[in-house]
Amino acid sequence: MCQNFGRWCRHGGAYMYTQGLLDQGGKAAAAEQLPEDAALLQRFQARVDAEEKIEPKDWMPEAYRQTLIRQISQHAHSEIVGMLPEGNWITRAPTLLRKSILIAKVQDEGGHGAYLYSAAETLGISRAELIDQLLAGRAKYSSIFNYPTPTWADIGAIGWLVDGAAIMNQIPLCRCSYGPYARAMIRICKEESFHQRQGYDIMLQLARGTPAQRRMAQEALNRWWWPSLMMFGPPDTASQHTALSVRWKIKRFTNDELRQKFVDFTVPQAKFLGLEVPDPQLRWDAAAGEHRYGSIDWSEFNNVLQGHGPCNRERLGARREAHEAGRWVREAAAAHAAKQRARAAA
Ligand code: FAQ
Repeated sequence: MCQNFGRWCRHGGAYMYTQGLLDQGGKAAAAEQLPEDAALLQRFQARVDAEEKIEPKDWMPEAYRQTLIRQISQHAHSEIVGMLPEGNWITRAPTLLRKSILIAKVQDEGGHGAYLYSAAETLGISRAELIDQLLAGRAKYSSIFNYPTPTWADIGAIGWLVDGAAIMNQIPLCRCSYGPYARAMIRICKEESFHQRQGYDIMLQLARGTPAQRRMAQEALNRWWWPSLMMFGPPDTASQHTALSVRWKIKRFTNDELRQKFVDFTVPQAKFLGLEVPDPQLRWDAAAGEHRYGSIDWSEFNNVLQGHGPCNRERLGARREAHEAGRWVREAAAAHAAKQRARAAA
């Protein structure tokens, strides 16, 4: 790792990424206190406050760089792993039209992963290293993709709720202070918006269909509602990264703020479908102008993050298998590039 961040090693030699990097008393705080960096830090924060974009060659605090590598790579991994639950239905989509739409959507998610790995690479880490971290189980990806898709309605629920939650979280990322991430998010959000609509369209068709189809849609909503709320991350009181990420304008809203916006947007959509949100405590608070919702089971969230969700093993297993199966393609591409270079040099 240090070879990627060599110029930072002089500040103590150990700018390895750890989950504790941004703890209040951790290295970020230590780095900020270095007298030689104080002026740079001040200038950096002033640029962020003035809404200037930070670009790859600009000076940035090491903790900012590491936060971005962490978030962007987790996001990229989520897109790639996120292809699996829906990919599972490509061969079984009910019509040719639905099949072609689903193929396009899953392909888009792969494209999002590719842009995001490229954005992370601008921060001085290689895509191969990031993928190794994922396959070795050292990197996180979104909790939501560790749930199964037993029926076609789950594909509708993913598009409606998971892409809906993704849009809520990602539109503000188009204004992220780091230029390459912000620019990647603009295209991604446009595509996510199509994804959300196709999911809602599936739900609408099922909700207006036979009693069995309506039941299938309701059961999918029951399965995906709470995990979708968990997608926004731990409550603000437990979110270790939010404060600094908001200060650096990587995040524009806290996890709870975005979760609330999602609930307020989605509940009327469920009503339009004639489906019931599986939360007996859900109610409209007219005074506050927002919905009140029941408690989230954070033990389920933590369990999934620790690798014990319903599909964690299956998802990583599938990624490892795909990586091995694609090895010959990577090797052939590298051999071809080496041959081209040798020819050009001859
Ligand atoms: N799952 O202090 P915070 C999609 C971790 S893409 C797993 O609040 P932060 C498109 C967090 O990483 C979905 N881990 O962290 C699609 C941290 O762990 P660490 C992905 C989670 O970064 C649709 C720890 O908990 N979207 O859906 C989760 O400030 C359909 C403490 O949390 C993005 O990645 C979680 N849900 O806020 C594709 C968007 N939540 O790193 C296919 C970009 C938290 O210390 C099909 N990311 N953690 O080990 C973000 O906005 C932020 O990173 C948050 C977390 C909001 C996810």
